[in-house]
Amino acid sequence: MFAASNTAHARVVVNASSTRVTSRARVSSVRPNARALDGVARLQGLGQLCRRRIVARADADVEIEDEKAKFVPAHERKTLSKILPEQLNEGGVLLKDAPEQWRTSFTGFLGFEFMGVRTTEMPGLRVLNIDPPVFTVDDFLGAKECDALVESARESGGLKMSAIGGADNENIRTSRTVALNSHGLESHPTKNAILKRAEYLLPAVEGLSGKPDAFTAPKAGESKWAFELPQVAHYSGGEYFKAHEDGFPLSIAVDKGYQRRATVLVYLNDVEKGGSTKFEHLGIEVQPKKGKALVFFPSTAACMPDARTLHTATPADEGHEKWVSQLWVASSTPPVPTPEELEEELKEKAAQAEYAKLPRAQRRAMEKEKRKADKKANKGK
Ligand SMILES: O=C(O)CCC(=O)C(=O)O
Repeated sequence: MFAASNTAHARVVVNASSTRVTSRARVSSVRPNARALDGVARLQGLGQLCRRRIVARADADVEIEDEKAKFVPAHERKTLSKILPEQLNEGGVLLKDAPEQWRTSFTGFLGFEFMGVRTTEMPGLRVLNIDPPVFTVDDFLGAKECDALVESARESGGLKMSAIGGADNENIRTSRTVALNSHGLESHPTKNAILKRAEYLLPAVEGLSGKPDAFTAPKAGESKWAFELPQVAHYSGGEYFKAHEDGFPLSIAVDKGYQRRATVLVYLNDVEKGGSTKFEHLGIEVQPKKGKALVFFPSTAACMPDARTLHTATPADEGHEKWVSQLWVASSTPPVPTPEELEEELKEKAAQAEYAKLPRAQRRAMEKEKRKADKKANKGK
């Protein structure tokens, strides 16, 4: 029923012509409950750790072809891990029915490289792509909740041409949007339902919507989560949102001090023809279904944008309309070092590189000297 192996990553092709290490090895070396990481350096450090573990297990049942195989962080990966076409045709892998090892692998992988997801408590969670992770949740909202939000948004008079990054769109987007902090939609019950369910799905933001700074942009290094204000967008027949990424380019994320970490897009109506959300690089198209949420991760745990999540809102056919609500979950970017700190770090790295080049005996002698000096210094305390 499932892909060739029971592991979430079994189908990653590291390099089409010379597959170096099965992703099974990589994923199995990840602790499922590893906390989300907040810096590229740490992530890469863990990559090294994973590599060592892979090598250490070379005599186990893990296929290793090249022990120099290196962990490539998600934002640098040019590879995908897909489910089988027939699984995709069936609407994705219903995670609750997947073998336990598959579920555990996928859940651990999410938490390690993207963010923790309460996968097992979500009966309608269907995996559409493994890496980068894309999944849907059936009945995320009830039909009545969807209808109520559509009606209120329609009647609010607040739907305006959607903007991109604050600038007027230049034909990249022709939909209309209303933010759910305006036009009487501030405390719409469906807005609250979306927030609560997103909080349940993504434990990192549990309880966030009740906090006074839930919608305040976090600052770099604050180690904080926030929601962007949820929106409702409306597409009339023929309207679209061309290919784009939700993650901010790194320089913008650094300027802002935060990055979009998860997109939770809820379809508020069924669209019979057109209007799919299409992931060009992944070969996935999601057809809007009332109440279904589409979830993906525009950036990694290290706040690095994942270009593989490029997507398009394809035009609904003439005579059809589409309503969606978008929620972005953001986190502060890792602390940005000052120029002095950066210089210090570079100096230290250069010194370490020089030290590593010294003959072993000399390094030992130096270490001995240092221990002596430390001991002497400690005595004086
Ligand atoms: O409407 C859709 O299907 C996608 C919307 C979207 O990509 C966005 O609002 O960023």
